[in-house]
Amino acid sequence: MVTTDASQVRVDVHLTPDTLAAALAADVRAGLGAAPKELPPKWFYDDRGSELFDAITRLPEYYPTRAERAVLMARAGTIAAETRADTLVELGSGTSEKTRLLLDALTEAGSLRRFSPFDVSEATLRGAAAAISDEYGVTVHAVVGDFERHLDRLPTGGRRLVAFLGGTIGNLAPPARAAFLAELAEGLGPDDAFLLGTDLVKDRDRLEAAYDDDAGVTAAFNRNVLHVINDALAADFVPERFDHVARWDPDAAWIEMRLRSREAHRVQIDGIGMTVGFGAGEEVRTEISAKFTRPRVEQELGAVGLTVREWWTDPAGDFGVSLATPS
Ligand code: SAH
Ligand code: AVI
Repeated sequence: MVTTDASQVRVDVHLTPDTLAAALAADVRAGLGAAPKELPPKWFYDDRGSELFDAITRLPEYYPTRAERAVLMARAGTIAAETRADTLVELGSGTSEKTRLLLDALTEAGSLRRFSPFDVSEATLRGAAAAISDEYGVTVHAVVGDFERHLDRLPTGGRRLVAFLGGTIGNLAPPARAAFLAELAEGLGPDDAFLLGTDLVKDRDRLEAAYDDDAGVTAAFNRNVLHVINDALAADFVPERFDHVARWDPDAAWIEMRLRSREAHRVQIDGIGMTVGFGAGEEVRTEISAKFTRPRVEQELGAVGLTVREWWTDPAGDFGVSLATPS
């Protein structure tokens, strides 16, 4: 489905409310029917979840957004000069707040013609697309889709810079990440480039604090997946019956977020005719957030034929941004 408005905004919708509900139903049936239980993190981001994520980015404990912004502030001019991109594609774009640094630099370099934000969250995407169209007067071709399913729907042509910021790649489990990168690389032409933000391995205390803030915003974000299931699938989760858990796993090199049932109880999910039993202390894994090192990024991109041309971090070395091209 394509909608265009009077300004230069086109929105391609590959996830309608019906297809979203069907995909959520399948994930809930599989994930809550499994042992151990698991839910994919993409379901955090309804309107409330997107607002909660936005609040997370401003928390004192959550350093990744500030660290990545510092890298982009320092390097956006170089990125624009090296890529001379006419199209900026952004995967998992959210509010595209940091992306403005890239849009500014590409505008200043005189190459920018088109911006293509891509996100599963339609309302957030439409808001960002309209704001950027107004502010930059650039053609905006937004795509509502799942970057694990709809990468083939990205706009083609020109010199594209595909940005995947925020460390969202770390929310994919290793096999899904490898599949995502392979598909992405397959779709890149010789003049395209890939800009990837990756949060870096660091000490446990800082990592766990970033995912378990004192104000409880991340806890609310974590529980939001239960509100999403209640709304979309007529379930009767009481989110407050679950504790928020965030733990660093040094062997896997990722943070795991879980929801831990405070007591034994059952939940009815009428929309899919499913009853789910939870034991006291039983956990549902809701997110992994993998943390990287430079060699690991180079190895994973190299495995799909992408060469890292530039590697930058913020001054503290907390967050890495790489610029890669097809080899
Ligand atoms: N890039 C922004 C937002 C990161 S939050 C930043 O750096 O701050 C992660 C974003 O990815 C959310 O907007 C969420 O809706 C989107 N997202 C998560 N899983 C997705 C998927 N499978 N396909 C498309 N978008 C996804
Ligand atoms: C979007 N993504 C990179 C965030 C992260 O840090 O993994 C999501 C998040 N989860 C808890 N806090 C933020």
